[in-house]
Amino acid sequence: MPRKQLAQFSVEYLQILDENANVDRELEPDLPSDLLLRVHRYMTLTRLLDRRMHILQQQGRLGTFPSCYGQEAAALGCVLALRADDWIVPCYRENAALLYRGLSLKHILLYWMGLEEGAFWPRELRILSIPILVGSQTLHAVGVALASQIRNSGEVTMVFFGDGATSEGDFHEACNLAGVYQAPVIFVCINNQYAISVPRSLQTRSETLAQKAIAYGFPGIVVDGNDVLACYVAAREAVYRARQGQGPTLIECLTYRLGPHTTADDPRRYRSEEERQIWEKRDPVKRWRLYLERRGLWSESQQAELEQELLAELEAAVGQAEAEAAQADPLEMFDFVFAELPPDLLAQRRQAAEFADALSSSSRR
Ligand SMILES: Cc1ncc(C[n+]2csc(CCOP(=O)(O)OP(=O)(O)O)c2C)c(N)n1
Repeated sequence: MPRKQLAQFSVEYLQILDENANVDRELEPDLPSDLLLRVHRYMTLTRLLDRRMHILQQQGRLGTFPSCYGQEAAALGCVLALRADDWIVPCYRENAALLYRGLSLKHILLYWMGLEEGAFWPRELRILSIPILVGSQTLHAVGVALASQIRNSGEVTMVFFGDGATSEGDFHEACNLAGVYQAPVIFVCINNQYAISVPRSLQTRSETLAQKAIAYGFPGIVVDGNDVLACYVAAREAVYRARQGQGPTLIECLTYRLGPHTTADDPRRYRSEEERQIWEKRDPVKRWRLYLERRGLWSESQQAELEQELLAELEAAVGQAEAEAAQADPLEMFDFVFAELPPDLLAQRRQAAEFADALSSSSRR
């Protein structure tokens, strides 16, 4: 009886722009300067948006929200490889990628203000709405990709999720289905190393998350998730394969969440300041700026001008979002799930109505 090896695998790691902004000339993709500058614009805007949202949340003008701080490069680098007719299925920390695709600041703000309007994004953007159930979006993405395959439309779907999502059944079902049917989908795992307080080491015994793909019959790769160029190159290869009918790819973007999980979290309770500082030095936004400066595409005065322009854009968006929020009826939150409200929700609706009445009469006084 033979005893032989039936499967063997290896997982590649890709970095093109290192933490000191040194670039590997052999691997550096040839991207036009205006695109490089747009990447900088959207990463900078995302960082400023995070700061502004944090202040709004502290002032009670915005709900709890998850920060993108430290993770601005990964999703943006990956979506650079997409066409406008491809589908984006985001998680909740992909603001840079969504803004790049054309989503407005106002829509992002309305979403985190908890308004229905914030979840209705322009259909032509081809972005699915933000999921709250961890990992569920991977299944939606495979559905979208299979629809494109059946229609023979040539579109691909890119889905984003965290390291924590890889422990969910949904993720494994999605990978299995996508592998079997060779769905044109790119799974992008944004491995920020924590699922709230659970570290990556407690998610899985596997050495990489990318290797999960091997079991489902498609390739996986690990990239430096703070390196826009590596994310782009890996995504470009994955998109090419998907469009050629060669099926899915899993890209693991290795990054770090520099901020709290959400505004309701205190990360000092489960990770050290030393660890955080190591990752501060790998900041994707600073790294990109240095890359542009070294290429002679950017200067300090341009940076100051850009920040001024973006802050004005942000202020205008906050004004618009708050004006729309003021018109909204908070009781609508009870309207769109049940045709007939069950008794406990009916009681909550009554309470909410009384609270709203009390608020408006006290503001009239
Ligand atoms: C099915 C499900 N379980 C638990 C939660 C609560 N929850 C919200 S975010 C989160 C952590 C997700 O971690 P990860 O997938 O790594 O993404 P990250 O937040 O780090 O970006 C959890 C457990 C949820 N929303 N859905």
